[in-house]
Amino acid sequence: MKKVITYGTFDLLHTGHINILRRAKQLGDYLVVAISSDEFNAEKGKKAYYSFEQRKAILEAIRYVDEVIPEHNWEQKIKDVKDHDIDVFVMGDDWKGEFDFLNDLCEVVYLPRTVGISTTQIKKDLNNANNL
Ligand code: C2G
Repeated sequence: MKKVITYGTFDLLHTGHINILRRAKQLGDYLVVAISSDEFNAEKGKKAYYSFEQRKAILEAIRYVDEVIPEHNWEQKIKDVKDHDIDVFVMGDDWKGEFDFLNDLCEVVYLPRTVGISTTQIKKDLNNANNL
């Protein structure tokens, strides 16, 4: 069984997230998604609208996702790849090059981001709509 892993906050789920999850799953048979804890999000300078538990429940409902684990820090990826017997590590290409150190352990794949959508843009649009 070919196992794939990807990481992210996955807040206010949108088609950019769905596209990368679908394409990540197409690279193997089993997809593990590590979602950032609320505490780690704070470290990333992000405040998710949905809590970790809510984001976990939403991700687990997606047909492409087989398992959701927490992402607590930047350093856990090597251990995650080993512990979960991962064959392919996938991230959007906004992270291109950042995780090449994993090449010793697994295939590292950066996929093109979906243009024109982001959680940040959704929040801005909703704020603007409220201020009309
Ligand atoms: N993404 C995408 N297209 C978009 C928006 C996001 O392909 N329009 C991808 C990102 O490239 C990333 C994944 O969706 O691979 C999750 O995006 P975020 O939730 O923004 O995750 P991020 O904050 O980049 O956290 O250790 C890695 C970090 O946890 C990644």
